[in-house]
Amino acid sequence: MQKLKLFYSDRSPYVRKVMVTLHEVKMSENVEIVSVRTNPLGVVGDLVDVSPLGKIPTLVLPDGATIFDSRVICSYLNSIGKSDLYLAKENLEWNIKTAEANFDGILDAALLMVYEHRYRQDKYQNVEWLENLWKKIERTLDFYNNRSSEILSGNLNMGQISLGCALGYLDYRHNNRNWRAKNQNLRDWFAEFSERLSMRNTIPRSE
Ligand SMILES: N[C@@H](CCC(=O)N[C@@H](CS)C(=O)NCC(=O)O)C(=O)O
Repeated sequence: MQKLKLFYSDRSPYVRKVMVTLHEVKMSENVEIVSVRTNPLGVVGDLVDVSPLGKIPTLVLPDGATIFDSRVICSYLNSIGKSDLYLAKENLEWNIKTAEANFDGILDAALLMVYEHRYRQDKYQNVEWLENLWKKIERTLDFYNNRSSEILSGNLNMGQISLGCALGYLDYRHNNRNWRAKNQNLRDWFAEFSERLSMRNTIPRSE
């Protein structure tokens, strides 16, 4: 089988979702990794040639077709890997997709906070906006922490993968906010989920 090509960085939590999914659907061997350093102020030539937004993850199929973004790629891998990561057989597909969108929303807010710190001088930073981004994250964590969720307790699914990558990213980039303090159920869930080989193999290494 010809390999898929994945535009990749170990620092990207969206890429991590794809790497974890590849591992879980047993397709890691089918992918050629192309390491890139994207940033919102510049473009990576080879990447924008195939994916106009210039973001990662981007997956290129052997026939040259491009698949973007992480949610679409994971759904594609689930389909060709003949997996059931959306628990369609258990009629949980729309709950799982909504959970994945919520956890990706945590990532979107967390990444914007990183960009605000990284690309704007201190004196221009909008503290109110930063705090509101963090409140979105807190509300979403609180929502899932305080409801008994069939998504978190059931079979491996895309909601779990997305949550694992979101919590991993909070540890990586926003450790000072201590998300565990008010979310003990998620803390315990994450401690167990982090033991999966797919998670252990994808911990961000670079700064
Ligand atoms: N919705 C996208 C978000 C992807 C994304 O924002 N990736 C970041 C890296 S973590 C990126 O490539 N940023 C470069 C840019 O914004 O130009 C997904 O789920 O894959």
